[in-house]
Amino acid sequence: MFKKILIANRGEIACRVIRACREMKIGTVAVYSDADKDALHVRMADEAFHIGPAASAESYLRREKIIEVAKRCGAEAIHPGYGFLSDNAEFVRQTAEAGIVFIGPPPAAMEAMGGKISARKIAIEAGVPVVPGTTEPLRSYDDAKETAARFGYPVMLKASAGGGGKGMRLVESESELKSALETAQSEALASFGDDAVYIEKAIMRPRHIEIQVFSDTHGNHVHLGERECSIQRRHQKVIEECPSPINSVEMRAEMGACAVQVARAVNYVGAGTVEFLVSDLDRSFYFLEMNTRLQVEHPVTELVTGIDLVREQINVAAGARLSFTQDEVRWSGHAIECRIYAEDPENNFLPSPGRITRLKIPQGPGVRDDGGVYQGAEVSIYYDPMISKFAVHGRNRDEAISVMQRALAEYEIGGIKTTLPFFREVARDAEFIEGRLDTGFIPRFNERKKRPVEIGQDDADIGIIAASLAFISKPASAGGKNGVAPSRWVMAGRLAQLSK
Ligand code: MV4
Repeated sequence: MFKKILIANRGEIACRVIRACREMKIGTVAVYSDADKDALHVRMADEAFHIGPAASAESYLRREKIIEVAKRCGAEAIHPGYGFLSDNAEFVRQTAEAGIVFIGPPPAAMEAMGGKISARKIAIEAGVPVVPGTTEPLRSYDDAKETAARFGYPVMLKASAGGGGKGMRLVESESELKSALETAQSEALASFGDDAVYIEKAIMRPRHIEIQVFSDTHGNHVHLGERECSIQRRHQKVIEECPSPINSVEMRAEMGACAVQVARAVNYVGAGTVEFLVSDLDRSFYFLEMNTRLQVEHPVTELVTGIDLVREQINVAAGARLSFTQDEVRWSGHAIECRIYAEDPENNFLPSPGRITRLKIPQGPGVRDDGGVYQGAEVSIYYDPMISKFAVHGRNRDEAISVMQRALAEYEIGGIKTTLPFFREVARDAEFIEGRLDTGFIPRFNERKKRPVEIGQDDADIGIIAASLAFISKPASAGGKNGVAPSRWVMAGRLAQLSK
């Protein structure tokens, strides 16, 4: 086993990896930019090295510099986390040349799944259903017109090099096709330096359901079940769950087998995720793409399977066999994760950097918080504003939601705006509670919020509301026991009761 690992990342995921290393008695090396000299991951690691200015291109993305630090401090392996260098095949090759183990898949598997067209071809070859569409880039407008007519509108134009919705266009009729194709191609060229665009039939109101896969260097490939990630904002996941409210044991086995086929087809190693679009109508599923890294939402899978994915990644990278077989994987209960961002939900989710003046993380049964900040820490403008991942676990979805409601009311973050108030509302939203989580959830949720609250016509109702408001907003001396002010979580609890 490795004696020392360098973590080429920051924030909550760097802290998450450091925790796994500590449990495995492996030394940890952090790297940091000017903006992160007081960051939590730097405080947690055994050693820390400065690698450059705040801008990621000059720090967390500097491949040679990071490898040089690893060599200098004697780290035998590098964990890339997610984002930054985690999908960079060139970096993987460079680490190998330097005699350092990259904790992740081989570069060839990364490249095979890097392009959507290439990934679709591999999935088809492996006998896995893909969204009906082409497996070659569109050659011309005429080509696009013919192809779209063949599959039938509405269609999606997608950039082969794209991801996360970039270079993606919904086209509802032929009259929109020409300009949509031009925009998609130029957007793809500008964003990825590759203007290859292909067509897929549009699946209406799909769900995004993904399968966690794991492979070792001995040819073993297993799946750890699904995650439901349909609640997204601007193609960013916001809430993730395991299991999906719509999946059955049979569907998990079917999707899992398909995901394993894809992993096997590219000789995958380590943690990976195979994404599917699932039609809400007939629950048919289609391969979308494969993410060749540990993902942000991995904790919900860990909570339900009890398997530590980071520990497993490190074991597999060191050449060990998977510590479990497919038959040994058991799914227990239900987990839900909320991504807490330093963003203002009242102001179109505008980033809200600044100092965290107060931080109280919920505790008690069924709660897990993967944080990257501390009280007094500064949230900078340079990086992704996700500051913590808050996850709950219960015996079933209803219990998980009740833990979520209780714990979100306990959670306090002061000094900056966060998405906590948004999650408190979602946790009490009827559609969320029913599990109606197709891609239209957020737009419908926003519409529901815009409508004025209908208070009862009855005078009695208004009286109760008025009395309650007066009660909860009483000054400190009157509200609490023995003349002591009720704490903020008591107040939050009362507010929550009122909004039931
Ligand atoms: C689609 C689609 C409908 N039909 N592809 C792909 C990347 C992801 N971020 C959005 N993607 C979609 N691809 C076809 N053929 C609809 C979406 C989509 C979506 C998918 C899952 C969850 C949320 C979504 C929000 C908008 C669009």
